Amino acid sequence: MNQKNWWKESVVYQIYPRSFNDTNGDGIGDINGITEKLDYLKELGIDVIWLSPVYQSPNDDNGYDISDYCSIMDEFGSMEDWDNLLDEVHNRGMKLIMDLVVNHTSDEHEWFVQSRSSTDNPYRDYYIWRKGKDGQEPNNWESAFSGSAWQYDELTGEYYLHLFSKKQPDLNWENPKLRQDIYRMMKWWLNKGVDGFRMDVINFISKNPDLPDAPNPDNKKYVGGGQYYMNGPRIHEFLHEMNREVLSHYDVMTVGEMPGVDVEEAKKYTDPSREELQMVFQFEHMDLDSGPNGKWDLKELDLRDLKQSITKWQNGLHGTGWNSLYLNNHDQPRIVSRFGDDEKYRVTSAKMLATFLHMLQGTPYIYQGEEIGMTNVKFESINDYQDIEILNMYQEQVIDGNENHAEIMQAIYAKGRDNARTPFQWDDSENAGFTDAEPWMKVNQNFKEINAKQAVEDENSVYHYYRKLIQLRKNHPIIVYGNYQLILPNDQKIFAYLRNYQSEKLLVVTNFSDDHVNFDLPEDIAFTANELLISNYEIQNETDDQSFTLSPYEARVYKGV
Ligand code: TEU
Ligand code: CA
Repeated sequence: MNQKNWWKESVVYQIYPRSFNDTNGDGIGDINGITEKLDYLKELGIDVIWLSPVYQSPNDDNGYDISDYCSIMDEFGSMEDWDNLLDEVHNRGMKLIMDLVVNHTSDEHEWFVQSRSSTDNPYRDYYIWRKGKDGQEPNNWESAFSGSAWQYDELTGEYYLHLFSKKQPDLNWENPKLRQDIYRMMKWWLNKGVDGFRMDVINFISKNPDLPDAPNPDNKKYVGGGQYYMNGPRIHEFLHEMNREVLSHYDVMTVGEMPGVDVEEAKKYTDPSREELQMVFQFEHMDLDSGPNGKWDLKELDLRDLKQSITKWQNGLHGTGWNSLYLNNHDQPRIVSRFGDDEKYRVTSAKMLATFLHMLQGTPYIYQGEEIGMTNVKFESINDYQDIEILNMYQEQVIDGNENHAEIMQAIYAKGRDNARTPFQWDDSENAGFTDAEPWMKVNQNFKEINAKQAVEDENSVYHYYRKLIQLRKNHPIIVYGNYQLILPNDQKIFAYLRNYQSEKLLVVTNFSDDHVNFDLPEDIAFTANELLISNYEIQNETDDQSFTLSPYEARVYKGV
């Protein structure tokens, strides 16, 4: 692996620790549970582990509300457990990146306890406080977790901003003292040996200083104010400062989670000459099955939209920045249920989706359970759900509002974040081998058929297919460094593209439907296959590599010239 570009040539595995593996019988995943499974990840071919937050937290948003950046959440274990995990990751030649959540803290963080105590406390300006307007909140922004983005605080008679939950007050990045405290904390973790950071909503940290009302044509109680806090006026200045003061002194991998970022902005964030970040997580392809009213407003995916979006990002960042590649994470429903078919064609469609993603240009991210084809879940009762985003939306829409329970449950089944947070399914024993106790969240009851033990033992499993895809990336530089060319842009079932690198070509053909479809290589595309690298069906001695029939959810990758 090319040392300088190790992060371009790596495959990353995201662990949501609460749901990964419980070793002390409290029903909650823990750090020692991760250490216990490192050989499973090494076997899969993983290079880098992205660990979702394990810091001290009251778990209002499952660790994304941090009360102490430099200590480990009691439920997850001790700092010694974490030190041991890092050693064991490094002993296996893997790397570990941590989740940096610095747009906000928990309201139980000492900084906020001080800040809210009085208007002249030295930490007052670490957060965003404003007086109300006409007895209302300072502006009409909506929180991502329903309701106002402002919380009134009796003691000092002012409001504080929280783009997420009431217990996640936004930090004031205009304050240089705050920024220096953040950089000090980052260096503390980097000096412990951490190999980089995934940065939570990092493009939210620079707000429009006027914090203006957002346009509200439908006269709603609160409206999204993203245009005033996404990619804000000083964001590049702050990230460049962070790079200069911290990141540039270490050999690290950085990926910024950026809801609302577009390709033009992403070029700036990931252009190495600007010394900001290496990659971003963008959301365009994750918003294609949402209607105008947001994620809960369900819409059928049109494959042409996905092709257009992926093509824009592949070509937009090629040669300037670098793409991150993902279809799953702890905030998204499981892709085999979302864009595939998790009943009749679960294994086949999971392999097809993985082929589509892993043959693209960029660094692929695998979310825990994706590699064994774990699916979405359907809990009967809303009381089985844990996610604050789901529960606040249900409260607002059904309990306080007039929306229909069954309809809202359908939206939760399709898009709820808890789809990705059911305990990892290790084997077919009780609680899928995740815990010996009552799990913090119910296990998906399909664990008897869908679990890692079965997958490792079955050479035709999704797991072994992922291992082959990851191995291909290591053996064929064209996959990492080649350029990308979409073909058949208007086909509504086939997503096919070419990769070119030096004198080599890859032809990737995937069928996103459960129909048999004919693939005909367009005349203007010069390609002669000389090797079938991977496919999710047994290909009978195919004679014609220019036109063939694809079975439901079939994927093929040919190497040629
Ligand atoms: O997510 C940011 C974010 O925008 C998500 O809330 C996403 O838009 C939404 O969940 C889609 O349903 C990050 C973390 O990944 C998420 O887990 C946290 O809840 C959030 O920030 C606040 O820290
Ligand atoms: Ca535990």
